[in-house]
Amino acid sequence: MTPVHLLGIPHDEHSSFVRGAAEAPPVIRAELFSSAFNMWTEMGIDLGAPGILVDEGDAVLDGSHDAWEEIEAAVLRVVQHGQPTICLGGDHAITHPIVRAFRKRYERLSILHFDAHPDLYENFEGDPRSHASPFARIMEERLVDRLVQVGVRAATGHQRDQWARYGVEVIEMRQMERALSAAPQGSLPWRFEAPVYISLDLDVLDPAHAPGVSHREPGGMSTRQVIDILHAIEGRIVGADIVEYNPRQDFAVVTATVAAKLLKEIAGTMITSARRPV
Ligand SMILES: [Mn+2]
Repeated sequence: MTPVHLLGIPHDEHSSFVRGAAEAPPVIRAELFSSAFNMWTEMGIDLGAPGILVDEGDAVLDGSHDAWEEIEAAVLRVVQHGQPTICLGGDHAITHPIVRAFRKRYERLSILHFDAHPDLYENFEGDPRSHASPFARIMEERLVDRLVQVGVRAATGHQRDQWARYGVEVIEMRQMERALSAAPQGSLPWRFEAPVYISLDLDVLDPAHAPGVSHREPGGMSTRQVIDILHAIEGRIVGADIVEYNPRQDFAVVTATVAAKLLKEIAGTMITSARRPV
């Protein structure tokens, strides 16, 4: 089986509202490796088998270089060998340097992006590196050939303009049930030709499922809905991030447990999809 690598990116300096996401990686790891749970995924993969889940620790962000260069270099070191990698944020700003690194390894890339927000602000409060802007940077640098956003329910007029400007495919939360039931077999938007990168902002979940995020947006997805979409992805999944978990906003690490569960299911689908040709 292909191993899956795990890399923490403890960075939240471009969060606009509350800090704390940088403290997430060890809290999620504690739930992931807790003896309260086994390491099997729902699809029957044992992530606890020797050598299957490779923990690379956290990226060293010591300020000796520009943080974006440090993140890109740390990710590239792990992904250059072509094995799937999951990055643990941190806030959503880190997705930009992470995807830059993946793009150096993979000629083509598509992103499936779960989020309550489009994160497409040209800049936010004067910060082009804001955690509300990573996908504007990714699209203007043409790092991916497709961006599919799922679960959005807090789009502004500006961000709707950005959808049109960059040709983003969007399944808004309010349309989701209808979009899924009306889609003819085989035409679901989670069929990808190019290698797939999953960007999972935990605030795509309803706050009832995941209160421990920096920006709670009611009316969101259930944990089950996210897992079902992960299992339905057709394509080879080469990378992922799980971002915006904020331990300071959480209650009894309930959201860290959700993050660890979704991490396992992403890792499982990566291993299954690695058997398919690109
Ligand atoms: Mn968000």
